[in-house]
Amino acid sequence: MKTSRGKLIVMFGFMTVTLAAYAGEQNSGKAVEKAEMKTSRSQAKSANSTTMADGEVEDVDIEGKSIVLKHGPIKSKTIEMEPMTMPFSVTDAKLLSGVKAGDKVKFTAEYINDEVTITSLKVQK
Ligand SMILES: [Cu+2]
Repeated sequence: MKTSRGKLIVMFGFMTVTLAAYAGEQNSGKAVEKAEMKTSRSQAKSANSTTMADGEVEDVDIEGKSIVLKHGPIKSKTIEMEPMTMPFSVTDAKLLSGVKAGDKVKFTAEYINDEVTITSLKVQK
């Protein structure tokens, strides 16, 4: 009785160790997966910062910090949009200084405070 109980404990102990090792393997696998996700996300982020959408200025309201653009496809961290004409907010009115209707622009936009907001804008010469 005493012996078989001891065996059981040993067996159970062994199983626990095996399970722990297995769980450890699973976790390290997940950690690798997470690390890879992080890498691809940061790559996507750096791609976003250089990929600008095309637009043509329809209207500018510097005081209202808004601009109406006929824009091409937008793909950023928070926005994915088909081409259309629509108003945008801007993070800073300075982005609109010297910008006028008819200008061709390149811009980046993100969804900020429930508004599609232009975060950078360059007039194309
Ligand atoms: Cu749009």
